[in-house]
Amino acid sequence: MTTDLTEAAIAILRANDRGDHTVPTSSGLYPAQWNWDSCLVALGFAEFDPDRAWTEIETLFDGQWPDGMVPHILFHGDDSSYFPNAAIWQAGPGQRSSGITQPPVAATIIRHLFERFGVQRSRPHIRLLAPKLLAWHRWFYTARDPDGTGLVAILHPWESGMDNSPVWDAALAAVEPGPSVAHLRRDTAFADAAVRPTAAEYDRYINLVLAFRAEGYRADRLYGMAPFRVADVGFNAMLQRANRDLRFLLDMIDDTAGVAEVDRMISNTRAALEARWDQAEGFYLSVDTRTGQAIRQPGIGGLLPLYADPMTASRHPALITRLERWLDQVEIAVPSFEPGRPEFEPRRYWRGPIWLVVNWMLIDGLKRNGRPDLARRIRRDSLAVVARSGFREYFDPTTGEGLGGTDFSWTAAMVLLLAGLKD
Ligand code: 9WN
Repeated sequence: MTTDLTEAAIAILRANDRGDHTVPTSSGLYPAQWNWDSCLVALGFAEFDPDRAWTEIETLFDGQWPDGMVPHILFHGDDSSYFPNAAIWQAGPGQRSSGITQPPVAATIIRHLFERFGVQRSRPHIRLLAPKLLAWHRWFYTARDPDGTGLVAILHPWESGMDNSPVWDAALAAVEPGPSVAHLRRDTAFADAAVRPTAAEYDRYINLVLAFRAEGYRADRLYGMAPFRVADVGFNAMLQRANRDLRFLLDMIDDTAGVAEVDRMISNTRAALEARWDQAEGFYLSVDTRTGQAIRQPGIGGLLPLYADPMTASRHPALITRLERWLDQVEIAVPSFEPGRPEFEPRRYWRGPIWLVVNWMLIDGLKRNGRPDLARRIRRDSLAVVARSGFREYFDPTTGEGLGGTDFSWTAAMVLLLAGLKD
């Protein structure tokens, strides 16, 4: 079974390969290069085509902006089946792109490639990429944390990668919807509207884009004017993990100044993330930095400190208990939002469905945190749900039904990675 599954996964990555980058799906739903998709897809290429894995990441960093930001989308070819496409964004100094970013997983993925391929084959790539990674991380701490709190802010739900998570509901409701864009949406031509974000959410997503476009996407302006601004635990946990991996890469190429700079990022973010632990809730809480209000919605990002730090479970056993409670309430691990809550919707995008890329982060984090048993359950469920329902974009954790896009690149990449892992 696993052989058939891995062969099918390779065929999907080959089919979605556009030469120097991969599209998330060939269906037309996402006809461009997405930032964290590309990085996670490189983990799949690493299993059968090392050079292609490096190319994926290097193409992404060719689109880096002069200020250090790496955009969430790079538009390379015909993007007419996507809204908002390059003509709406009107962004990117050279390469056409979006004007916002996405979770910074690149350093973690590059370290993984190094561990897979060894020093000889990796060093030239790391020499090229490490300064670019450092510029991106530095951009986060200046543009998105100008007050030096240790937590960086996202200014658009799309930056989180978990677009319509209930974690954003209150902060997004405070954004003016602007004119309705329901008639311009293209996503619902490729996926059932019932499993996608709502019209009210889309109006706000686009209104935010237009507001940022009016400011020329200038980082020094956006932080102050953004009507949506959240210091998210999940996003900062991914950044913190990437900080640790970036430190390792800089050390490998003897960049001592870079190591010292990243050490400061690590220690500030360690303290700031720890301060988001809420003892009464038994969970890490994100914060709306426009209002100062803690966000009490338990989304899967609140579990990602396990991926950032191997001491999380010993400091907070309650977090593991919480995850176990989530798993007791579903058939298949891991729902992207706490089951049983009124906002939990098992079929709607980031309001409940399983996403294999987050499962991989939890598998990795649980192993490091001394819970290989839970990691094993998630790994087995992940492979089983794809064997049963195909390489879909996401899955209903209560039934295993496959949802959203078909023949999805990062689902294929995760199958290759997870099939090769030891329990
Ligand atoms: C907006 C490509 C991307 C993923 C995101 C996922 C979805 C885009 C959309 O698809 O977002 O960026 O149009 O819905 O939420 O995580 O990177 O697969």
